[in-house]
Amino acid sequence: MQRRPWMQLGAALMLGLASSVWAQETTLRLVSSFAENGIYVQRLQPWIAKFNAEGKGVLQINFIGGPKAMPSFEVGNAVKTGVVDIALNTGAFYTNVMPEADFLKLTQITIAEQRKNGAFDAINRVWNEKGNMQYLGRIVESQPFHIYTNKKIDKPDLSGQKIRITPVYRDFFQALSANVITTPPGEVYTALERGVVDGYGWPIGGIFDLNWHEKTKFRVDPGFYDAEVSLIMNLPAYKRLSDAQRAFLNKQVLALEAENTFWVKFAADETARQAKAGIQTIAFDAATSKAFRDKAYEVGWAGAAKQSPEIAARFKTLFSK
Ligand code: 173
Repeated sequence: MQRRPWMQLGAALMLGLASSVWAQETTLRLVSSFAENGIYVQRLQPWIAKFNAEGKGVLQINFIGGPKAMPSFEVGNAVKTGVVDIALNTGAFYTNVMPEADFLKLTQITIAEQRKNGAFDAINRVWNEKGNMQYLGRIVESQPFHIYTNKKIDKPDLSGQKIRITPVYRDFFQALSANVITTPPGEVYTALERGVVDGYGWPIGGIFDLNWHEKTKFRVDPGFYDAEVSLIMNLPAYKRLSDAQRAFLNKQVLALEAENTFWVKFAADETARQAKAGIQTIAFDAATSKAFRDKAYEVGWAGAAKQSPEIAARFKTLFSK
């Protein structure tokens, strides 16, 4: 059949239509490793709402749910394999994908500084290569971890105590002679209730979210490390986005990071709320406190170096003050 000019025009129109349909709105599936009623997801919800309002015709997020939708320790692999596009997650929960994920607890500078000094790009090189993931941004900072326990101590010694952990705390708590047991957050309450554990590790904020205050007598000060909670994305899904979609996504993540100042006040508020709930503070003298914190970092970096010497060395320079 002879091709006539109008047919060419028709084909061109159809192609144009097809490509504009193609470049149209994409919906990303997001899951959370942390509970839906917890502070991290509570803060994410309005962000998702704003994202979807501003992203009409460009990019949308479909929040699938928390640990009831997908177990906390399986989320990292789901991002790696593209079962979901984005996750709210912490590195300790996906050491099964790459052990280096847990190193992010050791940062001593803000995410804004990490973006400036090359740490963010260094993280992404590892996350791209080993995790098939894009590290989008960190949405929790200024939340040191603490030991919470029902057995009083008067020095940094957890001998005779069974403590619930994740990889975050393993090396440090074992160095303090604790017996450790790994569980996702969703199992902490029952473990305390049944006396399976005497205590647990958790950041300064959030223990009320799952009612752990009901089963907690003491918090040990000072805190150590910095709780890392971030948005991670399946790398092929990230690469499939158009330039405009990627720019929109990154703009939204930066806007969320800009609100991280929230966490300083939250830490103070939660400290006061714990005291009000009857949780007593166990504090060491200044020298012991310093030695305690120093030991946490020493043990943390030693564990990282053992796991992955080159990456640990690179990160240590970039993460330290
Ligand atoms: O204790 C934990 O479950 C844990 O590792 C963690 C990490 C970041 C934020 C909160 C908890």
